[in-house]
Amino acid sequence: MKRALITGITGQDGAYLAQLLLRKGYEVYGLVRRSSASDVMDAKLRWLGVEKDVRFVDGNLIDLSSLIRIMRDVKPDEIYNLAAQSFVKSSWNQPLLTGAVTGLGAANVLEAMRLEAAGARFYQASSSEMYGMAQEPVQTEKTPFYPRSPYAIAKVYAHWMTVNYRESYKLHTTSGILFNHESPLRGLEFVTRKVTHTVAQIKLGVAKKLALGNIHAKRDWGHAQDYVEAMWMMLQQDEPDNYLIATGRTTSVEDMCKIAFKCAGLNAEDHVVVDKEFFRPAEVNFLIGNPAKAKAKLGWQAKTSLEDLIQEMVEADLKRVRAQLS
Ligand code: NDP
Ligand code: GDR
Repeated sequence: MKRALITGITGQDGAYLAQLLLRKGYEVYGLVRRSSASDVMDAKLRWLGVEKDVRFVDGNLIDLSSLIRIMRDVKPDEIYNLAAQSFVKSSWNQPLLTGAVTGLGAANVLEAMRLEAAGARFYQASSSEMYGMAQEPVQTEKTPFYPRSPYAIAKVYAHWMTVNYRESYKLHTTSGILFNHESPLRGLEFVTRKVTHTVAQIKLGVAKKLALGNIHAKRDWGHAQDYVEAMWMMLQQDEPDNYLIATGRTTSVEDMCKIAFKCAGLNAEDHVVVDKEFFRPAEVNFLIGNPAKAKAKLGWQAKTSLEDLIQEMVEADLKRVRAQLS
């Protein structure tokens, strides 16, 4: 039986990845950081019904000693480093914390692996935000990075550390450059979930308006469930590498909103307002990825359309808001 260690297991991707690996027969260990909210810590895993099957280990990405202890105790075959301060807008409010967790935190995991689990395979959750002010109209693994936020800069550091540990120590370290992926388990602060949750509130009469920032930004949105499968596929390759994971379609925030409101029989134009509070000091205006390498080498491609993804999210939020009201 293979053993996987997932950092960030309480997040959106951690939950879906844990479910996938459990289905494949893995023993799944999840690193969790101590929190006063221990009663809701595993909410996403509970939503998927897998919270009892995961073995939690106590640690923190900024505490190297905890990572060394965990590597020694767990002896993982595969390590998925998903933990991060992952909300781009917060990275301007907490730039040093973001650098410590999202950047140096990845280096800590790599060091702990090098010292205690050098035979393991490592996955780094890299991001399309690294392309930032995109230098090519369609991004590939070869497109130069131009990060536009403290978050993206930390991710560039973590990406290159992953490559460097591969080249310096011959470790099996892979970087997955994933474009935005969403689901009913997405945090409420991210734009798709903010939209689907507010659509549900408007539909059920507990909200009237949806305040957004830059509605002209364009993103290549896929389903988290499809994307965690790509992570696993990458670690099944004999050689470590860098892979870009995307759908190859880009949509503006404005058009994504229209899809969401339509799912509930509403009109976006009647409810969306623009509020400066949600603008960022520096914006990433458009992203669209070409996943040709992932298709050719991994046999991976996105299965879920944006319409189906948003429909699933709106339905889940209608259920949640109804439950809160009853
Ligand atoms: P989430 O924000 O949902 O999850 C982040 C996870 O990191 C949570 O489990 C969180 O724990 C954990 N974490 C934060 N700080 C620490 C710390 N100091 N020590 C240990 N754990 C910590 O992110 P997603 O699931 O959406 O994303 C997973 C990864 O993929 C992230 O690294 C993200 O940056 C990256 N990524 C995401 C994309 C997306 O579209 N979703 C696209 C590209 C990359 P807690 O629950 O305690 O807060
Ligand atoms: P992003 O996701 O920054 O791409 O990072 P987010 O959903 O936060 O923003 C997407 C785009 O929508 C615009 N926007 C708004 N965003 C939010 N959150 N709230 C709003 O009200 C709003 N109005 C407009 C943003 O300006 C932006 O252009 C996500 C995270 O998961 C990262 O961790 C990951 O690396 C990248 O995706 C790929």
